[in-house]
Amino acid sequence: MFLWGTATASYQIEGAVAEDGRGVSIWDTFTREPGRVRDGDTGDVACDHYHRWPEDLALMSDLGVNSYRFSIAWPRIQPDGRGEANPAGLDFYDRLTDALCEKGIAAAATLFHWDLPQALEDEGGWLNRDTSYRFAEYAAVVADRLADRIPMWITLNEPFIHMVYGYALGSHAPGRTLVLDALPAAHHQLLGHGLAVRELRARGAGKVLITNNCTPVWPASADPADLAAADAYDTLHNRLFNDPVLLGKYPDLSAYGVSLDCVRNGDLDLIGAPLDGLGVNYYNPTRIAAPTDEGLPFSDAGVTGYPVTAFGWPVVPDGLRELLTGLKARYGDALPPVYITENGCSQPDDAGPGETVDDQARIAYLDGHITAVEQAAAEGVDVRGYYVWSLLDNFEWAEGYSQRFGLVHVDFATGTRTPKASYHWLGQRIARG
Ligand code: PNW
Repeated sequence: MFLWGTATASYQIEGAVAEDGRGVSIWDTFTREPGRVRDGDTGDVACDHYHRWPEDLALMSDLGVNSYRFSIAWPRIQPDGRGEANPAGLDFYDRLTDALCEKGIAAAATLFHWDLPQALEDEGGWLNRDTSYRFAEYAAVVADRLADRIPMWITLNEPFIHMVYGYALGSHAPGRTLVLDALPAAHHQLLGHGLAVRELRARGAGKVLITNNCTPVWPASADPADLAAADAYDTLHNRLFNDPVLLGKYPDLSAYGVSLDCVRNGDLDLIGAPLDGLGVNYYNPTRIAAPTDEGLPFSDAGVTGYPVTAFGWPVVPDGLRELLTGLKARYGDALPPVYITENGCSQPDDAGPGETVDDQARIAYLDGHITAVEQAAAEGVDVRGYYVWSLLDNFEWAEGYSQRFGLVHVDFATGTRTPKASYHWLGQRIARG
């Protein structure tokens, strides 16, 4: 059965950051630092999903999805990132899981969508190898409680974005600016993934995946310097995370003057353990040119000539077909079934109070990308699911509440949810199959 779903993440929707024993996450800390997030927004209340989740499940049920991708907040489960579980934290996801089961919506739970317990960041976060072991311990605690009812597990969400924005460039929590010295944060996340897979398997968890955000890389020209730069970008964005997981080895990084000397014997055996699927998040392609300054082996040339979303991201549905057929060409039989675990776009609100948001640009975006998935499937890629980012307008990280990705409008002053035109459109699209 093809999985049709919506996706969310804990810090982006839950709010209730100080309730029921939840510990502090790096996003609580980051959002309190002046100048980090647009308009000083925080996830303190967000969509108040922690209290309003029954309403959100009803929205999904009415929409007709058969799966829901959400993430579990590590600081709710282990407030300090280690040791004894916080029962109230586990209870919340237990209730959510039971309610999904009752509605016939298959849970797809992401264990880490960037809200690391602050106590672990204080010890170096993902730069510290110990965090990988802490992550596995946390995965075991969650699986002990929920593995019997959650059919799909996603260890990490987009380790590339977490490394780059969190540790290399500093626009996301924890706000570090290490540039290429951030690479250990990639390896330690992947090691955490591998160790967590072992714990999930030991507890009979159903399907186990990792979600990488992948982008087709377009060289800005046929100039050899641009071609080499595009190859470097493809290596550092896509292959750095897909190769170790699917092939059990890292791509050669020596040409870029960096090394992964934190890798130890046996790590890649864990990281390369077989998976039941690859989660792919796709938003847009990337166009790359030769470097313009020292430090990075490429520069972003910008994709031009396409419509853009409110975020300014180019809308290129065929990029998703290209990405999927490219993954198949590169990994062949080593590519497990693919699940599109996120795809969607931001669009500003133009509706007055009580009006439906008529988000025709989002409908066109989703329609184009679903068609691209069908085309990739017709070209031989085993794609088994498609999750729209996102069910609700939510806390869009450094952009705060200014970028709205929801199928459902949220009035952040009152918490009121109102389905947009795209919600009704998607319901019909799913019913059509
Ligand atoms: C994803 N980029 O992040 C995340 O998984 C979501 O939490 C997020 O809300 C969504 O996409 C929309 O941004 C990304 O700049 C952040 O290429 C940035 C990029 C891609 C994905």
